[in-house]
Parts: sequence; C-alpha cells; structure tokens
Amino acid sequence: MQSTLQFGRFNFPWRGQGVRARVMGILNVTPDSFSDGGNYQSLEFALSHAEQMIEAGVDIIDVGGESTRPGSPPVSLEDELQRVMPVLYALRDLGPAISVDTYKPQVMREAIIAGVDMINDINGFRAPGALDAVRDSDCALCIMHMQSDPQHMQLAPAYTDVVAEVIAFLRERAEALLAAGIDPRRLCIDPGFGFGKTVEHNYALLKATARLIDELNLPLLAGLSRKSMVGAVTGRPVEQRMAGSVGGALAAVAQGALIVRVHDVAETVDALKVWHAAH
Ligand code: 9MG
Repeated sequence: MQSTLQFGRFNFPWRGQGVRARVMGILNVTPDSFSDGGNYQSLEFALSHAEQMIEAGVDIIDVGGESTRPGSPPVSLEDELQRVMPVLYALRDLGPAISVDTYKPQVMREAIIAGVDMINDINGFRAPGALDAVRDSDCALCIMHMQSDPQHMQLAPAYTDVVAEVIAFLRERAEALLAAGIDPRRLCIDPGFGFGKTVEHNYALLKATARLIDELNLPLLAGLSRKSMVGAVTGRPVEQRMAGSVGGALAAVAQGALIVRVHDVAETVDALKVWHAAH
C-alpha cells in the first residue's frame, strides 16, 4: 500500500514504494535566533541562507519568526508578519517546498495566500481560529506535541507514560482536524522533541518513532537538530552538535520518519543518501 503526504504543490510518498526521507532546513528570522545569532533577520541574509540550503539539496525550508527555544517570550502578530512574509514571498518560487512555523491563525492565513506548502504548528492547531484558517487550502499540516508553552515548558515536564500521552494528544488533534473537514492526506505528526520534555522523555519518544507512525497511521516529522537531547549524550555545546544531530536524524528515519528538521542541511542530505543507498 502506498500513502502520500499532500504538501501543497508537492506530494511526498511516506509508505510503500519510492519513499525517500525529506530534509527540512531551518530558517529562523528572529533577532535572538537559537543557533545563528540572529544573523538572518534581514531579507538579504535570509535569502543567502536559503540559497546555501538549496545548494546543499534541501527539500523543504521552514521559516519561523518567533523563537521557540525554552524561555522565549511570544512576539506580536505584527512583528511576526513583518519578519516572515517578505521571506515567504521571496522563497516561494526558488524550488524547494516552503513551510511556515507559526501557531497564529492570522499568520497561517497570510502564509497560505503567499503560497506556502506546509503550516508547521508547534501548538497543534489549538489556537481559536486555527482550523478555520487552514481548512480551505492544500498545504500540509504538521501537528506537534508540546506540554505547556515555550516560556514554561522546561520548568517541570511530567508524564505518567510519555509515549502513550503524546500519542493520545496527537490522536485527539488529528481527529479535531478531520472533524473540521480537513483531508487526512494533509496531516503529519511530530512528537515535539524538547517541548516540555526531559532528556529521558525525548529518547523514549525517539525510540517509539515507529510506534507513533503505526498507531496514528500518519507520516512523522522529527526535529532534534542541535537540541539539548543531543548535548546530553554527546556532552557537546550547541555549536558542536552537528554529528550528534545527524545521528539522531538517521535514528528517526530508520524507524520510518518522513521529514527531518535540521540546521545542518548538507551533512544530513549526505548521510541520508548513504542511508538510502544501503536500504
Ligand atoms: C519550530 N520548531 C522547533 N523545533 C521543532 C520541532 O521539533 N518540530 C517542529 N515541527 N517544529 C519545530
């Protein structure tokens, strides 16, 4: 049986013949950006970073205007629109699929008008108006799990059974999207590494990648690039976590993940080429 994720202008097979894992490159357009020191806040820098990723073979570029690192405060709607919209319009016809990382329904609406191929919502489309904003489009919808919110999520993450609870949350959100009339072929799930989780929670979820895909019957996006779960096992600071992040991406793809969200595009593309050549 073949299954395909409908991704705006693209279709990505995720089960059956012809499946190839896709690399999503991170393009933060925030002044306090996690690992780029805010260098990409201007359109010029954003475009030059995007061109490097394209050269390196990126499949999808994920544009975000609000930092989601632990402790980050929210940004206003106006600031977020001002940061991301010029970049989305500039990237739309460069080749790769375009994703926008937002939980704000008004940003979703504007991004859909600009022609994005995916809405990547760390809040799982829970904001009032989010379902209405995305219903009448053909972009893919990434439903991510997060406990609490970016400002408070790492204060005291707690679960009785992290894998079962993340599956239950993702199932409830997928059902809410389906009940709103959204085509199941547009849905993608994400366990949300680092979003209200300890290192142990993160690795329990990474080990359960195949189970999440099987139980929810949906394609999965894994984002662990340079995160503290990589630092915890390598002992490396954030700027030295490339190899560990590639290892984590391969661990997810080996269990069936379709998309890996990464900072280090060239290295991940090469690693996946070798991995696929061996499978
Ligand atoms: C925006 N963002 C930061 N980390 C992420 C992750 O792990 N998954 C997704 N979907 N988005 C993320």
